[in-house]
Amino acid sequence: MAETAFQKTPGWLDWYANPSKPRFKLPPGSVDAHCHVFGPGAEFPYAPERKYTPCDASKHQLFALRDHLGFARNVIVQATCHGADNRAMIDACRASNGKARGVATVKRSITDAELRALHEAGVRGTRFNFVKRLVDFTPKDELMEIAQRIAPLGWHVVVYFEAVDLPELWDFFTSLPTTVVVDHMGRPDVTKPIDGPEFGRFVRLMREYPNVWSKVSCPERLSVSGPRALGGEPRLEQGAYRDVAPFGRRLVETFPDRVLWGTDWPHPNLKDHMPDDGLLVDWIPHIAYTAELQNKLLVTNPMRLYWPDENR
Ligand code: 0GY
Repeated sequence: MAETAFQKTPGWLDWYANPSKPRFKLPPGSVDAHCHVFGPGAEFPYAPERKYTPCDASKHQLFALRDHLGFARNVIVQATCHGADNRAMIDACRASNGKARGVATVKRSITDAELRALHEAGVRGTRFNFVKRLVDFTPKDELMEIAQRIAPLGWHVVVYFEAVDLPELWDFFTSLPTTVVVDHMGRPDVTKPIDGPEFGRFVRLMREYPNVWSKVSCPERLSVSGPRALGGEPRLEQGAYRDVAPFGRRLVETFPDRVLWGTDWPHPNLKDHMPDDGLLVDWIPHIAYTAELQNKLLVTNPMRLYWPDENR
């Protein structure tokens, strides 16, 4: 019998119930290109192999946030707490009236008919996760086989990893036959110099491989200085997430046609604070500081990848 009630992982922080209205006005047609739905667990049970149990975060709550912040569309990324059971994400895509696309987790056992059904529902990518606290190891030959099967559908591969693991993953990433989208700038350690070897390696990956894109997302996850940099209100003029901004800015300036942005709502596995999603939107002009860069980041680039049929 399916579980109907789930206990959140101890210390789990719920998403911010009343986000502020952003001061930054998003360009019309903006896409939140990285967010999740969690369950609800009673309807879409969490996967037995999961490493955490979140609070529920439904499609209705996601769509309400989208409208409140001023986004037009979402890209819903399969979270590890649902394993390769994509039903909650697919249900949200189907309910969105074409305003959401999805990134799925698939196994090598998936059939061609199942892949086509995912495509039909709005999936345009598959996610390979290498973050050890989130998933068990999957052999690279299995992942490569999946990449080769999704390539003809025009899908891309989303990869999530820690910066220290990039040297070991480099050969695999650079031999993938699709566009490769890196989550959260490859998770740099922002206490290290932006021009140092670690972030330099990531910039080199993007420079040498024009099929590699990056999400310039998750300042709240990467920041050491945090949202209340000067001890007052968590507002940007006081330097919220100021330590992450140079890293995002560097990628937006250098690769303006290959960057995406997303809220990461409902922000899994944050231990110290839960961000105000309105504040996260207000962070965008600190990394994309012209209307042209903002339009590419929020509209043109995600539309190219997820709604290529709609010319902009
Ligand atoms: C994120 C980040 C995290 C979790 C997941 O699928 C997931 O469980 O992606 C994380 O814990 O860093 O992008 O949502």
